[in-house]
Amino acid sequence: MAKRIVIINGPNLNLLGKREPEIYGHQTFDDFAMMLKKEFPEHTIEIFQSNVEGEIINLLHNQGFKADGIIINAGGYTHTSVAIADAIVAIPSPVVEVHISNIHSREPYRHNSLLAANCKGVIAGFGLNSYRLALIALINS
Ligand code: CA2
Repeated sequence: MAKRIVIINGPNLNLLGKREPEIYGHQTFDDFAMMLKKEFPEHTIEIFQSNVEGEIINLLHNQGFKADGIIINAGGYTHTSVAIADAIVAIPSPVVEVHISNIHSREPYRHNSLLAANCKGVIAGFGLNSYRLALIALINS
């Protein structure tokens, strides 16, 4: 069955491929997204990015009642945002949390996610491939 999957990227992820390539790689998200859409042509993949916490919550509210699945990389808000965690609980669409880096092998303040317990699953540490793995998981569930 064809699915509609929404990707939500949080703060600073608009800089992917432009800064800190040793942690986050060289590819821009736009280039990666183009590849992903070509790889999964039968599914609709919609992509949003915001640096603003309230806008991420609005996206979850707006998409979370109609998308077949949501992939979220909330960036730094992963570790701080009770409000995004609450928004994930409030919507019926399954949400998968992703991280490019392995947050558990980084600074201690990145080890805890306030969102993870409210998500269907978490994928971290596989570079941009984390998003592909999350997409496959949502397509097959
Ligand atoms: O590994 C991930 O995907 C993170 O969600 C990325 C966040 C970080 O705060 C999380 O702990 C783990 C940071 C995103 C910053 O993205 C940049 C990308 C390129 C250049 C600079 C920042």
